Parts: sequence; C-alpha cells; structure tokens
Amino acid sequence: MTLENLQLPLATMLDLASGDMDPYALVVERRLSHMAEAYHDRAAVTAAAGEDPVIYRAYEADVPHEASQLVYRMTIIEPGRIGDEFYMTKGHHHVVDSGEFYLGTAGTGAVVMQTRSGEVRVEEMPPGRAVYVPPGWAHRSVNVGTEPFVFLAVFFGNAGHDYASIERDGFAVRVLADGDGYRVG
Ligand code: PAN
Ligand code: ZN
Repeated sequence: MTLENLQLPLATMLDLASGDMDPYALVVERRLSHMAEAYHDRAAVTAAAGEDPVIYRAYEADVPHEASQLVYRMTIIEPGRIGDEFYMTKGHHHVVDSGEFYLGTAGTGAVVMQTRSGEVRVEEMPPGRAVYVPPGWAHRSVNVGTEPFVFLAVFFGNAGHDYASIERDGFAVRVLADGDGYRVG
C-alpha cells in the first residue's frame, strides 16, 4: 500500500442486538421474490409470494472491495418459515476461495457450510459463538428461532460472492422445523 492510497481508520457502531450499523455504506435487502427458488415447498412459496416478505438485510461498512481489506457486515435474518423451511440467506461461495469469520450476536441461528465435493457441516451461532468458515466452503445462514437472528461477518475485500452455483445446485441439506426445534434434512 502506497502513501497515496493509505486509508484512514474506520470506526463503526454495531448494535449487537438489533444488527444496526452506523455508519454503513450499503444495505442488502432480500425478499422472498429474490430467492423463491431456494425453498423446496413450492405451494408455500406461492402462498407467501403476494406478501413478498423481507427475509433478511445485511449492512456493510465502508471498506473497499480490494485485496488486503477486511469488509464487515451485520446480517439480520427475520424469524419465519416458508412451509417447514426456516428463513435463510441465499448462500454463496466466494469467487476467490477465502475464509470468513462469523460471530452470532442475537437470536438463534446456524450456518450451513458445504464444500464443492459435497461435505456438509452445520454450526449453531448463539450470541457469542464464533464460527470460522474456511476457504472453499459455501455458506448459508438460517434463523431457527422466533426472534431476529443477527450475526457479524468479516471477509476479504477481494473475496467476491458467487451466488450462481448455489442457485443452480442448492445445498445438500435443508434446515427444517421439527416441533419447537429444527432438524437438518
Ligand atoms: C455474509 C453474507 C450475508 C448475506 O456477509 O453476505 O449474510 O448472505 P448472502 O450473501 O448469501 O445473501 C457473507 O457471508 N459475506 O461473505
Ligand atoms: Zn461469505
């Protein structure tokens, strides 16, 4: 890094309970219509399509998407289900295989991780639990509780987000309601 492009430090307030970030550079908002194909119960998708609920939002700090940078986001997944499948993120691989740090800060959720060869791991993320997503593992987060599920994510600025492969192939497992809890099916 040369003196010309040396950045100033950035400080951001993160509300760990609500997921609010101040200041933020951008917010990603995904409604059911942005990811309807991800859910397996087609009748439930059709039933919810008119309302088109917000499934989640992610606030991103003002960090350049460049190598050597660490971009961070707060994601808030609303509580809810489409049929028996909990609200979840689209999920992605990083274009440049690179690790990511996740930290649960509110609510009850989990992250599903999967390699390109189909190996799967699911880790719960209660408040205070950090999960390391290694390079090469696609990741999708799921709210299995009744309150908003909030987590912090830190990833490399040049990671890039490959959604297409998940849109095409999905994940090998789904996180489904089971009584008051969930099961991975
Ligand atoms: C997270 C995700 C965020 C939203 O910050 O981008 O939770 O999920 P989708 O990107 O799958 O819509 C992350 O993993 N960033 O790399
Ligand atoms: Zn990621």
